[in-house]
Amino acid sequence: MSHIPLPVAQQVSQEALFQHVLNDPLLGSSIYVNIALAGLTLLVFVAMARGLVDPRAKLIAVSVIGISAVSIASYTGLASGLTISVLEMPAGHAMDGAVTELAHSGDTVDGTISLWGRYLTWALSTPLILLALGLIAGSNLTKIVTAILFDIGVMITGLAAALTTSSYAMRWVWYGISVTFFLVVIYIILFEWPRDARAAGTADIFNTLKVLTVVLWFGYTIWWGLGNEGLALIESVGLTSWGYSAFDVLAKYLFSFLVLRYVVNNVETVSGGPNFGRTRPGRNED
Ligand code: RET
Repeated sequence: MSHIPLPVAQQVSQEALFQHVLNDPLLGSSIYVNIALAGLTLLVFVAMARGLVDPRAKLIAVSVIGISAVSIASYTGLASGLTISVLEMPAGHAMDGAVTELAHSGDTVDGTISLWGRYLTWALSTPLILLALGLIAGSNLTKIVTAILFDIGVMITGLAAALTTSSYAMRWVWYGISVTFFLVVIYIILFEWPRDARAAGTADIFNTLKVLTVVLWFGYTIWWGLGNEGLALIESVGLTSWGYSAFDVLAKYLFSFLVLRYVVNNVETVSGGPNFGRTRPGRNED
């Protein structure tokens, strides 16, 4: 048997990635601005929801407040370098052979930067968006759980697409699986929940949230295809990251604000009554 020396992949330390983010104004700002916004919106949303008593209204409020909370953790993971890697793309990828210059030291390393922590934490934040949306639509548990399960599938297979370096084709196979799951979620949002919302008397607000969500979520999907991890029509990591950060402002914070404002002003419409969620007869039924 002959000995074949394996090519050794360079390891970029977490500290180097932390310093790189800190010293690259475009990439850094796309992360730090969102930590600040997530913190600010968290405080504003808690203040807006303070007076709520109804349990179902509170559940909707908790789900949107949770989006900002997850966001702080998500962007902190990126800022700290914990959920960022330098990946060497496989042959066929536009970034194959790319090198990255580290902003703080000027050193160059082989590969392009992946902010893969985003896809991981979307698996936590997007279910909260869907929970709020499904509850506003007055939908049932089956449809809400179906949407959420397939949505988690979208994000985890999206993470797989980003992290696969074995083969260019396999990256797009993962992307294809992710998009297929995504279409299930879109079907529920576009064809199931609008009917439920009409029956629940929330069609107006649901329609606004539906358009906002569907347009932006397709935006994320297309942006991945255009960014440095996809076709690399946009090669800049900072610009790719800013695209997601800008979508986030609308898909998370504007979305949450619209939901909370509606819930606070329409508690009667979204209420499930004081016994909502009980598994045993409550005192009000005696
Ligand atoms: C990926 C790539 C693989 C294919 C698809 C994607 C869709 C992502 C979406 C993200 C939405 C994110 C939101 C985040 C808020 O916190 C993973 C980009 C379909 C729809 C709303």
